[in-house]
Amino acid sequence: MAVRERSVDAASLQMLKVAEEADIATVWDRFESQQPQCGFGRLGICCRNCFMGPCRIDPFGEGAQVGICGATADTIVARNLLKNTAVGAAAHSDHGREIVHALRMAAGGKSDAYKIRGPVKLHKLAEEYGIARHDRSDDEIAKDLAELLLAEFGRQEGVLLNTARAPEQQQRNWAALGTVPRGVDREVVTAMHRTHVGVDNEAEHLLLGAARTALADGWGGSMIATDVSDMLFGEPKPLRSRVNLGVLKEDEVNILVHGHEPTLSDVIVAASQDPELLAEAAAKGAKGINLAGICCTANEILMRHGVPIAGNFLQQELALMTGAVEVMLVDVQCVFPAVTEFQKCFHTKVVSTSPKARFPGATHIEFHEEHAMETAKKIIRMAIENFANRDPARVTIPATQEKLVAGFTTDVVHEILGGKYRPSYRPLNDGIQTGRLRGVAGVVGCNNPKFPHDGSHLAMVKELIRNDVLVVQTGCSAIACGKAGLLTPEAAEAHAGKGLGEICRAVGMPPVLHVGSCVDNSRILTACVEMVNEGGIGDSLDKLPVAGAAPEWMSEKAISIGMYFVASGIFVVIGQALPVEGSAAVVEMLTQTFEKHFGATWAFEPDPVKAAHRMIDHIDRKRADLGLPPPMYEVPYAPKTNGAARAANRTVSTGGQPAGEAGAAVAASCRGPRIED
Ligand code: NFS
Ligand code: SF4
Repeated sequence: MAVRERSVDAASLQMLKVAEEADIATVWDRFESQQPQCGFGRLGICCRNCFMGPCRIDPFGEGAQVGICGATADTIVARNLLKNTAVGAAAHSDHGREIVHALRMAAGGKSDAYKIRGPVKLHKLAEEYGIARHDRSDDEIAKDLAELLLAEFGRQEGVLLNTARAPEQQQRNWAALGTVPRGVDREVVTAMHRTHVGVDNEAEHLLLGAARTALADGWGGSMIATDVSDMLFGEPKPLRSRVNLGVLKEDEVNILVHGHEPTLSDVIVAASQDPELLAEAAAKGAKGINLAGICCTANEILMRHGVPIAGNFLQQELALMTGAVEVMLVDVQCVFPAVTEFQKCFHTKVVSTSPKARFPGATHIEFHEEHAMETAKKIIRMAIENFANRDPARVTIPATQEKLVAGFTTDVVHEILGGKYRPSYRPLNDGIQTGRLRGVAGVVGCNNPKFPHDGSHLAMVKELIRNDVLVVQTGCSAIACGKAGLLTPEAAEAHAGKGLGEICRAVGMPPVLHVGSCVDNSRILTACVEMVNEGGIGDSLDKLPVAGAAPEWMSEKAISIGMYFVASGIFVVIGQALPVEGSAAVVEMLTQTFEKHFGATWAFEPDPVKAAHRMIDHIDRKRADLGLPPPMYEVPYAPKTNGAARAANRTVSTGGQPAGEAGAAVAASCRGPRIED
């Protein structure tokens, strides 16, 4: 793949040129070196679940059609998918648990960094869960709440409390199918048990198991993570910030936080403003301490503190290649082990912090909630010390950055639409009922080198808003759209259809709303519940004119997210197919039979514009079912093919400053992370 085909983002293309000139391998080169990728794996028909195997099914029907134990392609495919779902659900939920731990510490006065910053949310949740509030301090209430929520992870009896938030129809569906989630940990453990050799072997039963496990993530682990993060780190409010590699600064100490858990990144934000540390940085000749984020931890501190974002998933190596990063601080999830290789070419130090995750070659400074601030300061000092080691000849910071507005939550949407004194989803529902707004779409998820970086996100989101579909976003998808300027009120003028444009202008909001990190996909669930409760556009989630998508997904977390949306009644289309195509039966269950079970299905569509059209068609069908009028301002679909869509969305050129000098300087001394053929 030519370098210019790898991304549609100007800053990334500029850094890819540096990589090319310095002969440094990136994720794209390693992706190419893996070609052709294993077809058995892609189809989901290899099994390593016991050690009579590994086994694989011949997809052409000539060789073996069962594994050594007798498992068919249907069993193997469904079982693998359940395993993937369990891992994704575990990742979100373990993250959620950490946050509740931090809440418990804050409430018990046992942390030097955490306190309750979202008292409104605290009281709201205490009321919901029936925790006594009269004559009690916030800390006392928070302590009870933390205990109650921790028990949701280990719950042995009954069902997850948050399932009561779902509309009745969804609760009935889950009960009828035996997919009501119980304790979060229990669902993950049970799922793993079921995939052991010789346990659960019926494809449909396995898939319903995946739905149940995913629901424990969406309505459990992730939802708890979001609620408690808002309580502990503060409830997001709309704010302005900036995004892309251009947020790195040539004259300041640059610290990148990469990973997922706000327990770490939030304290780093506070510590980076410490006057003593700022003075130390000044003494080393730096004009300040510049913090920026990568991946979802970036979304967490953007949403609450307006900290700029350096990039999304596929930019983690490119950010290091700027040569201007003193420390990259990582915790868990989506961190390439390859990042430590860049320490060979640049002065950057990679610091791992989680007791759960180590990286060969990284400096490990373990982070514990009790001493959060102390650890944060230690790491920042390390960055300050390292500033002197930066080699200006190897620095290439792309000038590219873009403005964005973030900080939308379920409650914020209440307020911006209904006004502070009468917060309500009425105006949103009215907009949909009249057809000024066609519907709402969640576009979320990762980057994946199988697609030009960011290209599918941009093509899909532009097509949706052009057709008057309001888009809500999380994760790396939100970062992609931020870089393309779609998260600004001005984007409504340039890209939104007439109806959506009118609404955005009236309330001054962007046509694309950034609602947070991937665990914050739970905000999309709760926003949909609010739409149902407000009335007029369907009395259950599966009736709403809404749809979801992850056009460049790559992680097991994305599988869990997609699965809990579908099981909650929301149609989900994803870019590459799930690894299930080795079983026609499993494909049929996910893309057809699930409609009967949950009122929604999965769909696979690699062309982002065609995928957007499937979402719009789905929304229109739901509108018709509800007896709503057709969209007020219908526009013809953009007649684009996949290739054309990619080309049309190449909104940027590789131009900009020449990468040559820095590339040569790096190349002269570095042959580090290179793949030898
Ligand atoms: Ni989500 Fe966030 Fe990005 Fe994908 Fe990874 S950072 S939790 S998994 S790659 S969107
Ligand atoms: Fe093979 Fe069955 Fe073992 Fe899988 S569980 S490796 S199909 S024998």
